[in-house]
Amino acid sequence: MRIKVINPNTTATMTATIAAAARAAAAPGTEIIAVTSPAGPVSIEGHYDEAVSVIGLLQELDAGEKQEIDGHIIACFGDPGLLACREIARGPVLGIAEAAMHMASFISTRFAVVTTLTRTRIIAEHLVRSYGMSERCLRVYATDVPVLELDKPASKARYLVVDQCRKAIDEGAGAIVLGCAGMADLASDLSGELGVPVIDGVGAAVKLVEALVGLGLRTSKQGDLAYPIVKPYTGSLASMAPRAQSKGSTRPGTG
Ligand code: 2AL
Repeated sequence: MRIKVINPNTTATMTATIAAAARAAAAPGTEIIAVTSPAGPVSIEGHYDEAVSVIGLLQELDAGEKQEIDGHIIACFGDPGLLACREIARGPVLGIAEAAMHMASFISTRFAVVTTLTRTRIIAEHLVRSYGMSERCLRVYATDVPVLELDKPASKARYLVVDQCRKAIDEGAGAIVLGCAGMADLASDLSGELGVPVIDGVGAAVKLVEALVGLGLRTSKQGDLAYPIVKPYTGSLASMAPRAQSKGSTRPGTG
């Protein structure tokens, strides 16, 4: 099985962290293809960053459809462009936030999300609601750590993440969801240190994509996840226009 993990920010060192976490979770026989977005923000920390990041993400997704990829993972905790990606994908596409929240809900009655900035916390709260997780998520905690600080071994990021995890556990969280792909390398260490399950969305998404592909389950092409309506796009985004599907083709496409 081939799983493509797309880091929708353009920081390659963060992709290396994500790739290591994905490979550590993958079953023997699963190949992880980890890529960095070709263009866009160096880190995704708000709605505007997210919106712009989706262009590079969709280009990588479309390329993946030509590379015989079985499933895709969006390795950013905002799950940017998730439904747009599903529209052009044949196999499953999972965001790391939804994967981590669902995984946490199987092993705890109330989990907490520990994320980066306060503004990102608000975005994660939107996701909790849109994934129907309000009953299961105790709270989203912000560390006020900028995403790229997670990439610097000498920064205080780990200390600040642990601090918020402990606060969440004191307030009743039974499990912790790490709210940034840049935290992927912390999960197994922190599980031991904190004494509760700590879930990294990258590993969670790898295992869930493996399960879906193993069961032969693909993205539904009925209703709003059908391939995009073919029409011209104009200006600098003309090449992103949805392509006509050849008869009998299962492959979607843009450009
Ligand atoms: C993220 C993430 O996972 N990658 C990124 O650039 N921004 N999310 C976050 N909550 O800070």
